[in-house]
Amino acid sequence: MTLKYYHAEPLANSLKSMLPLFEKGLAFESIYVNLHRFEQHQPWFVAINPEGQVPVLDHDGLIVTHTTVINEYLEDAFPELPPLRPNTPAGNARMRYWNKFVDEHVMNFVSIHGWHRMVGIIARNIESGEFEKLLESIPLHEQREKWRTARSGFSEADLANATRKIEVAVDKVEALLGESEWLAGDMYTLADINFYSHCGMMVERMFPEMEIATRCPRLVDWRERVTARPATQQALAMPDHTAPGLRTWSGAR
Ligand SMILES: N[C@@H](CCC(=O)N[C@@H](CS)C(=O)NCC(=O)O)C(=O)O
Repeated sequence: MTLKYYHAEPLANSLKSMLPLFEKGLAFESIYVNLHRFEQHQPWFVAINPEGQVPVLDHDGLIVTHTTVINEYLEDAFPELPPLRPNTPAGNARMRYWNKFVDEHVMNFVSIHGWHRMVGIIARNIESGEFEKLLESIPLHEQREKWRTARSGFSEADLANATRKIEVAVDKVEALLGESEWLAGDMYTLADINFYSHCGMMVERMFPEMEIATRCPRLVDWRERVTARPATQQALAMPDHTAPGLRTWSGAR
């Protein structure tokens, strides 16, 4: 049995499917895809994932993409390993509710701020002819538009709306953590992994003005519990190839 994991730095989507691999103690071959050199758009990688995005899981030649799908796939493929899913109808429904919430109402909005601060700098450093050529190699229409917007700059209205969505999300999670220890109940699940990877681990650093420590003390306690897990420590110790100047918005390192 071989598992290959194509990923970038341990942050956001790349972190999200790496955490279950470490939680389950699965041996995997790590294949680093350098997003700063646009390797995700190069023919060798697009041959693996036609959408030109990381991460990708290759399980004995079966290619699985999209982090929420990858993470549930690992639960289904390795049922004998420590579960990250409640595996009761009610528990799974609750976990999936929070996964859907993070995928639809959190991920893209944190991403807008990340792209504004980081990818924008990269995109503006590319000379315009070369930039147009780069856009042509991006398979997904939405990603092409995102790169274009990152270069010209996201509008104040889009940034403000993204901030509002993130505020709603952190307040919602804070309220939930008053009722249960973890997002889907009394066990650590893929829902915790999802919110941590996309928001929980970096929200304080990215948005100091939200004063998360006083606004969301339960979220901070939860974040520390997730960070302290041995699997999280293993994932966060994976190499960071990002140039030091671009590291300001990224995770808890
Ligand atoms: N829905 C996808 C999103 C994947 C995604 O947005 N990946 C980002 C990295 S966090 C990426 O590959 N960005 C580079 C690009 O799109 O050019 C998933 O859950 O895996």
